[in-house]
Amino acid sequence: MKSKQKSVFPKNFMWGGAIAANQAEGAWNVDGKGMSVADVAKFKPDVDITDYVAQWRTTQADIDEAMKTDDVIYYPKRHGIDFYHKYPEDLSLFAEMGFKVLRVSIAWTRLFPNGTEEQPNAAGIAYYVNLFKKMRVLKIEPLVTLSHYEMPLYLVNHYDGWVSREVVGFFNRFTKVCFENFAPYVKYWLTFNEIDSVFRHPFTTVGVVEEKYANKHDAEQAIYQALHHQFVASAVAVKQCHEIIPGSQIGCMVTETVTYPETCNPEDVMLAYEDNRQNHFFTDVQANGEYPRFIKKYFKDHDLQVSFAQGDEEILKQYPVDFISFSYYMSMVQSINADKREKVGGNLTTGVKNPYLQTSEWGWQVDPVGLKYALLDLYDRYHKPLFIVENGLGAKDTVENGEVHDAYRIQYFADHFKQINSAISAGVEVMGYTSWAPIDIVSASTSQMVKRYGFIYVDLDDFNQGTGKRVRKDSFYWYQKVIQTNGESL
Ligand code: BGP
Repeated sequence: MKSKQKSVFPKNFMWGGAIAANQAEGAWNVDGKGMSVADVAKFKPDVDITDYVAQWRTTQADIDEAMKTDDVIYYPKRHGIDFYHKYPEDLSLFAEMGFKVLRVSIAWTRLFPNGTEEQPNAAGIAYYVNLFKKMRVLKIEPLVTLSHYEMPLYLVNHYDGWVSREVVGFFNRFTKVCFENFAPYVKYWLTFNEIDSVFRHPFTTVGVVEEKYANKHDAEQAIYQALHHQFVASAVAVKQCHEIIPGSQIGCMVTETVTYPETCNPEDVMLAYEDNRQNHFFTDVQANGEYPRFIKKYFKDHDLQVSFAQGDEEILKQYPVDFISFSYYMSMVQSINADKREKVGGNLTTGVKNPYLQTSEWGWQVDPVGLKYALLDLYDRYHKPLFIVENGLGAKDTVENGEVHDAYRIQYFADHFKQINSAISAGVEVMGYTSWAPIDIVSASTSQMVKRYGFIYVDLDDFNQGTGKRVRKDSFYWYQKVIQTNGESL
């Protein structure tokens, strides 16, 4: 029998959960909010949208409201769990679990509906002030993402999203307003959620409408340019944050997908190494303050013109992040025989199947050891504190007599927590852990409700039908105990 590991979670370890405004708040058009890229799906005008209507839960009224430009049609897809109105109840449940921290994001469009306004919308500010105040009362530390797959749709249609340099200015006007108004309540900040996902879904990250570009090369160039602008905006946000809120800490946020070689064939090992190196590009810029040489070389080899404005290099160098945060859901496998191998994955990522791992119902390879790998690797590379700000299991839950018995979720978390403990034992500095998501919310990749991550069940279906009632799952009580004992109960 394996002996029980000694718990080494530090006393001030921040246990909690993470959600994002666009997947939780709902209330997309309330109190002056503008429309964001998260509120719509885009299609080419000649595409049949029957499947979309079925899958993305759009009503005829929504279709009638669709907005058209020359290149695309935007169909609204609005939902959430009405966290906008129900946050007092939800925060109380988080407090009952003993949360030390809650990661939330701010919807840019609540503060600046089009992104271009000179002055912020007072109702938007008031909403977040009340939210943070309530968190403080409940002794839950806010960890706030400034941009989680969200930008005003207006900026996409009038400025080409982040491709335009002007968007940096608009964003940093927004971030300045956030720091100034929320300074009394918020000490921990994150800039861009999964900044590396620009290539996986450019529309919802940098507002790039690929349909507008003549070919793949031009679209890739636009995405790199947009990404560069986000890097600069992120560095400016670091500067503002430190200046406006003394003692604050601000981090970057990336997706950690550890890649293993399929075999010890050096060719496989090299392929895996290259994938991991590519993944580090985003943290290299934000933590080390400069573009790695291999990316500059890539630009050159592929004739990609990414323009740096005067002073950009200095800004990146002067304002690196204080800590590194990341999401971790799965590991990947690389093989020179990838074409001949069975594949796993589905939404957003596919790769070679790892025969040693189980997959979630959505094809994500569950790998707790990979989390320890990620922690060691990032810490050794950057020597900065780490914060795990997303990790969790999307699964279909069933309610039986008002209860949800989610032993599979408990197992998932227990296995991952043991690996975090082991990484801390090995000398890694981990600030905290926020599960994705502590309460069922709308899935980012599939827009489903049925892909549930929470310790708290929400009675809503994929069509936004249901009572919205919150139900404590078995994992709720289990996590409560983990937090109460600071990991001793594991
Ligand atoms: C991350 C996103 C989150 C979140 C999570 C789970 O990539 O930052 O917004 O949703 O993945 O993914 P999904 O909701 O698609 O299951």
